[in-house]
Amino acid sequence: MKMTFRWFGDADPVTLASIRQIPGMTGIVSAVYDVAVGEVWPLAKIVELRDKIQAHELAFEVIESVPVHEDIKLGKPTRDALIENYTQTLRNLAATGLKVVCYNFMPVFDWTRTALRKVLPDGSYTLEFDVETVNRIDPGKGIQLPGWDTSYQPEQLKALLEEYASLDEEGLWANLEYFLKRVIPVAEEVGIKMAIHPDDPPRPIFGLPRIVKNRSDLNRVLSIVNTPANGLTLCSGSLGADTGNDVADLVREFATRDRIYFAHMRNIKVNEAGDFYETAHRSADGSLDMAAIMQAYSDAGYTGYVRPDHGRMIWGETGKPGYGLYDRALGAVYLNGLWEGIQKMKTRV
Ligand code: DNO
Ligand code: MN
Repeated sequence: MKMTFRWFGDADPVTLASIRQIPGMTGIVSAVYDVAVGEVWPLAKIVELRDKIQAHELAFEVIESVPVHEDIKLGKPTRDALIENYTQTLRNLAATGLKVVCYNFMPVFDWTRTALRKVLPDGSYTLEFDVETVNRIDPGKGIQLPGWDTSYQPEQLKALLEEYASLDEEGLWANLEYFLKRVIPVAEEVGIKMAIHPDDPPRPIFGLPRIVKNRSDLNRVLSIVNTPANGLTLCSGSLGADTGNDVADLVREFATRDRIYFAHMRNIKVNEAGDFYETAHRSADGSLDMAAIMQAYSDAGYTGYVRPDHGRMIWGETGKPGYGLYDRALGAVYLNGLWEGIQKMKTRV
């Protein structure tokens, strides 16, 4: 297992120098942030990013994410040119030494939360999702959610949602299939592993279809193009937000089949209704048995990348919600501790 940390580039208040000081840290997960969605990531920009990261003795082998343009998810005629650009980006990434590309296929909204600063009893801040609050929102009347992408003007968002109105789950599956059948062969050719991130949370929101929510969805994604280049980012906190998903069991299945390339480790406190908030990484702090999940990775002989997913905001830190230095660093060290314990127990008979 290779421990990595997400870094948002020069604008990130967390520095590469700080990340390097986290015990057991081996690499950075990042992206080119100043190219519009749908455009090719120029080789020179990827090389510059890689060199900056490697100057801190950290590896740069995982991208999160190369975003998929809405026209591709919608299946519009413009998708062919956009997919062509996507594959050119993959070629440029491979030429720069990248190995894994995380992406998602969620219409309009990536991760969604109803609060970004829920106060926990210990005084830390965390992200929260409340089902009823989301259900009460009529997206046609405008969406007021904290952290929601302000890059859409209200009219733009309305128009986009109207385009999605006629697209159901099967329609979205067909568009994912179209995308994968063209992108995966190129990934295979250049040696990139594509790793789809599950829907966060794993439920339809605002009437939009969501298709990467559970075991059968994950199986279906993999079977569309059944080849190693078509794989998964297994996000414990996303899948775990549906109590019907047994995350350790999903890891056991898909890591044994060698189709997980990137492990996101996040703990959450969740109820049957699907309301949740994010907690510290320890098993005792949330609903997920993080030790059982790490055990499942170990049993499957997992050698891929892992990163602590969101952390709380602690010790007065401010910045991008979920992406401070301190709690994610504690998470990384905790996960490395679990891993070391599991490996040492293995050799003890
Ligand atoms: C949120 C992340 C997501 C994730 C993308 C992957 O913090 O889990 O933004 O990076 O969905 O494509
Ligand atoms: Mn994740």
